Amino acid sequence: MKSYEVNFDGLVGPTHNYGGLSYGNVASQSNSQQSSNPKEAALQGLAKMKALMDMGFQQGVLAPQERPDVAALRRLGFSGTDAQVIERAAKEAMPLLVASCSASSMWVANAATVSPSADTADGRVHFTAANLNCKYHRSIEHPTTSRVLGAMFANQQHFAHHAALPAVAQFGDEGAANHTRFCREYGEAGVEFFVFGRSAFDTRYPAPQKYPARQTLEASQAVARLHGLRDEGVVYAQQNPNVIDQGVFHNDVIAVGNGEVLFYHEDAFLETEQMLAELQGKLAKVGGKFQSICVPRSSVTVDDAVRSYLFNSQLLSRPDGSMLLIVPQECQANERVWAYLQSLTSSGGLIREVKVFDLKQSMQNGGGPACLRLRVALNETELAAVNPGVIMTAPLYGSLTAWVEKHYRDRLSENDLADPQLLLECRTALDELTQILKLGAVYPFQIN
Ligand code: SUG
Repeated sequence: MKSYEVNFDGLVGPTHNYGGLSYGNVASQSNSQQSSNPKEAALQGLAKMKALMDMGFQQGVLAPQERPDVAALRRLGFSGTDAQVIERAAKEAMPLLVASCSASSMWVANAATVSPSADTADGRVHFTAANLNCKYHRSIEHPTTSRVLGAMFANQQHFAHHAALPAVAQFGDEGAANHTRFCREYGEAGVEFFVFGRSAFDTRYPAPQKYPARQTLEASQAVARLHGLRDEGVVYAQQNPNVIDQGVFHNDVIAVGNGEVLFYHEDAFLETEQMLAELQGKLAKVGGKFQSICVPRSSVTVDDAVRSYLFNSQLLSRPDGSMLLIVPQECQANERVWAYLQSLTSSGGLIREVKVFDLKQSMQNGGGPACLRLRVALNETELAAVNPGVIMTAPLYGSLTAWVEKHYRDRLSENDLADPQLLLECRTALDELTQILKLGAVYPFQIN
């Protein structure tokens, strides 16, 4: 049976703004308070989806969330009508209003961890929504994420959904941003690679000194258990705490894998040799031939990687067996990174082509091409069981573009977030979106 990697990209929501909310994420910190352009952000994301679809890749779309999150503000003690809740939050606690307006659900690599059916004990595709416990504005995403994923992958015979892990720092889970899967073919058993930043309970593991390590070993282990993964099909590795302190807040900022290939920076991990040997050995047991491409710090520094998002790229398999790298335009702007990419694609190796995308609106909040997509490996039967409303087609691209043009503002600054009209605009837009994507009622305002 045929199998595919389907990329479900997060559609940027109408409140996309620069709130400076993510300590440890250099771009989010340095662009704080700039005014944003939600319309441009959403169109840039849609253009990437369309381009991948046109290249012949399977592409899907994941809906944004209801923001401002009035229910979250009510839980923090703001009361009255929805407009009064927003007005009071703006007056008394602006940072809380900003957090409740974040469109951060666009970075769907953090929505969930996904294990394909070939790896799991019950032969279903398993999803665990990420609790995103490290940042308040992201910790409020998972209930709606679970409802949206449930509406997209609704068939219980093929898809199993797990609620987010307990919402405490010990089980901090950032989803697929710290998870990669190696395999020979997408439909065959593979090796799932979980990268953590620290251990919550075992003091032998070092931790970063400056910035938070968002993912714990214990969270990764819990996800592997929930998904019914075999020990032989799992490898855990620790991220180098020094790179977290340089702004590598997720592993997908310093490494990317696909098929049998891991593309990574020399400084990405601790105990790298041991980790590579384990990956090689475990992949060999399921018939795969592991390959690693290490980018030396003498060619690209960690700072270059953080600024350019070289590793936050999408590594895609083409029908002839070669691979294509989808990178943000910031890679072209960095001389060393661009020179490295030129030498990589002309070296006769597996990665033959680089395609550049303008994702500046998302990049300015620390979200590159890989952050914007959730990978789901599916066989033909499973793909047929996905809600067809969320699979990208030329007509759907047309409808979504028109929907963005109709509903989105082209400028948003902090003051605009206090405008109760923005909430109405967002709800009207999202109500229409659930019809376009055939999701049913998934948002709090549609349910309560
Ligand atoms: O969690 N930025 C996101 C970026 C997530 C990128 N995802 C991956 N690497 N997979 C974060 O730090 C910034 C929001 C703001 O500051 O307005 C933000 O949430």
